[in-house]
Amino acid sequence: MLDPEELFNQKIEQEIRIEPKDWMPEDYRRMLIRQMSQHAHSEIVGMLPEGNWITRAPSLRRKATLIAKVQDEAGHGLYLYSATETLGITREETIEQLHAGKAKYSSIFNYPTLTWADIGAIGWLVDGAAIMNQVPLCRASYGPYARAMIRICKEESFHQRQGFEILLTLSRGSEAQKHMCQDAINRWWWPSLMMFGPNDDASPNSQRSMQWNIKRFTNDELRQKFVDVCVDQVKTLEMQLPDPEIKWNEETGHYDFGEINWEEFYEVLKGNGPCNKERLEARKQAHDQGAWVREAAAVHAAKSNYSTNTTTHGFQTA
Ligand code: FAQ
Repeated sequence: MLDPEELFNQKIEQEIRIEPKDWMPEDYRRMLIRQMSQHAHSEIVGMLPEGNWITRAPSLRRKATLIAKVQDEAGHGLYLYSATETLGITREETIEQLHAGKAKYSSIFNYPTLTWADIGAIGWLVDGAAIMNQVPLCRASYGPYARAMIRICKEESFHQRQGFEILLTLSRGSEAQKHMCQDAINRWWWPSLMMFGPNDDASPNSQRSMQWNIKRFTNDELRQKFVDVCVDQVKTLEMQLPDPEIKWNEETGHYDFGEINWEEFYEVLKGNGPCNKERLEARKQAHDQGAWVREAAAVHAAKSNYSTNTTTHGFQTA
């Protein structure tokens, strides 16, 4: 009989999913908890920059779509917190790590949304980068994560299109609207490239993660695919990407692009981005203000369980 570690390795090799009750190495469990909880936090914190524009959306249709998008992000966070709980950590613990400033969430959500065009740029670029990164995660070796990603990717793909459509409308509008569109692309381009994480030679987790079939592509591979796609899409908008070094490279079959400002990236990770403090405060405040809802839900659940149990046993007393 195989020992549990051999069985685990065999499953990874044969692309058989690892499920919550299966034996797994502690480092694998920790790697997943780290990535999945960060991912969950990103979805929830990611509601804030866009939520900022719900009251100011330029039409009823735009408002309804934006509300639906922000709600989708909340749903993604909930699937991911639930999937993380299957690894033996409670949702309360992961959320506590976020509120204590110990857990990371995507750097991108520490930038402000200054104009309506930013909502388009987030959809096009941020959701676009998220999809590029997340579609391969539908094949991640851990079952609950991979399955959660399938629905998330479908929704993100709709978000990406609605963002692009916002920018397309602005790009065909007045001079002021065209300017707004270009300005938003200029501000969101580089932070979107940073979403893929540090260059491969500075990415401490990639190698292990790829050996375990959690990540399927490296940070640089995904970033390159994203650049290639965006260079084409920006032509439809008749806008520019803010990088004079973007150039087709016949040899590699990809677009070369300029150097990312990694100093800025690490500053944002340290908590020094334009909106880090504001985002964390908003999350903590929302959590505190929601305490009564959690309490009420817990009491309701306890009552429902009690009444189900007592009915089953035939002596309902409540
Ligand atoms: N921001 O060794 P690596 C979304 C950290 S969801 C902050 O390369 P890894 C939906 C990294 O955690 C967006 N931290 O790490 C939406 C690690 O720190 P640690 C989120 C970052 O894990 C759209 C350290 O740097 N998506 O947008 C970032 O192998 C619109 C070294 O890095 C996911 O989370 C960053 N950008 O690769 C919502 C997808 N990059 O933990 C609302 C799942 C790296 O060792 C509106 N995650 N770090 O202290 C992943 O695919 C991976 O975790 C990466 C990073 C690729 C993000």
